Amino acid sequence: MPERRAAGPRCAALIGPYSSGKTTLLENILHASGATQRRGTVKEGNLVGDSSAESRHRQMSTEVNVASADFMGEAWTFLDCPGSIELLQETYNALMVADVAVLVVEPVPDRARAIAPLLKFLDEREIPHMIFVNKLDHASAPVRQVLEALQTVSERPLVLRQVPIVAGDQVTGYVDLVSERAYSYKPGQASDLIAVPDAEKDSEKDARQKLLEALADFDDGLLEKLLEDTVPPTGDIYAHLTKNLQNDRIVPVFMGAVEKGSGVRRLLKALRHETPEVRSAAARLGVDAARGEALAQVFKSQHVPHSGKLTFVRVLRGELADGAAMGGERIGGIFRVTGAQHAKLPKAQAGMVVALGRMESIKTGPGADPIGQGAGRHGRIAEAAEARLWPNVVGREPE
Ligand SMILES: Nc1nc2c(ncn2[C@@H]2O[C@H](COP(=O)(O)OP(=O)(O)OP(=O)(O)O)[C@@H](O)[C@H]2O)c(=O)[nH]1
Ligand SMILES: [Mg+2]
Repeated sequence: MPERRAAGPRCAALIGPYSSGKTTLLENILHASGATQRRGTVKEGNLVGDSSAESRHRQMSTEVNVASADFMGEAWTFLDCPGSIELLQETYNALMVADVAVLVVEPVPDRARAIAPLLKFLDEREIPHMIFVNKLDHASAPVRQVLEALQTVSERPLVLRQVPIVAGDQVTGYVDLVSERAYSYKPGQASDLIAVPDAEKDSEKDARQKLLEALADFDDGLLEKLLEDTVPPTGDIYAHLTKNLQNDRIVPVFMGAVEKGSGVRRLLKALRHETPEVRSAAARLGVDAARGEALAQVFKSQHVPHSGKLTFVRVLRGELADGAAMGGERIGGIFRVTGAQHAKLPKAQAGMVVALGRMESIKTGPGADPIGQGAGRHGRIAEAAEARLWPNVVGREPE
């Protein structure tokens, strides 16, 4: 494949219904990228996300967890969103600033209805998204059935990118449908490359053909090739997949068991190659990323004991500098956030997600009353319920 230049800072939102494994996925992403040395679990209450006393106590996410990490030399921020229906507005706010969403689901076809509102939101706003079918270590239905159920609530075609390798009632690995390479899962480590098992060969060929046909619906050249029975080169297939994800025409489907670290690296690599840069998200927010003064979009605010208020933003264009005037306030600290850790930065470039200190008058939404933020769970939920879709855009004032 041709060499690609390094991408600017990107942002992925992890979304999905309650308890599908999003915060566990975040934990395993941070581990796979080398940002952390150990992998915590929900049971042990030692995840990077869900570090608040309330989250630990309830064993669920009660707010968006923000975590930045580098993967293969590129900067990422992951926004791990709560699955609870009461907190849906927080998810929507995070989605508006993300370059891509990973919709994490359990392999249970009956739950597709619960996912419909999220897919509708993504489809209507043309936010590029992938589906990750999690918990394959406890699969209760074949992935194909899960996909069929999800397709009934998705406007976009769902395109399987992997087929599971099954031994008895266990999923032991997968075949990648583009590279046609098979891998055997190794808990917590990169999977082993193996030969495609004979038993999987027919389903692999069949699923690969479906993938190519889905792509050919958007490209006449590819359609002609398929009609002539010519197999396109792997590099071309990746290019079509990238273009179609970035234009939100197809929804690629990946799978694994994130608690065991299975499928995490494959997902990260797809994100790395296929996620658009910040200018697409900026365009969705009505912002031209190429022209104008520094601009950031607020998606969350939080009161932290001792540090005061933190305003979480995605920088859409330009560069924020500590101490500079923004939205009528002076930035009192710029922080790169990973769970409960805050690292002070002098500046933040376009594409980065950072927390800004002491932006007292900046609200998370035009309808939100900042009074009561941080005043326990009810204050925060009330804020989320009131927040509208278009939170403040913080613009630099003329100095
Ligand atoms: N068997 C199995 N369990 C998993 C897997 N991933 C997560 N879990 C379990 O699923 C439960 C929920 O995990 P979380 O990571 O908190 O899920 P979540 O989607 O972040 O939940 P909310 O944020 O509260 O919606 C926990 O008990 C996890 O241990 C997996 O791959 N396999
Ligand atoms: Mg969670």
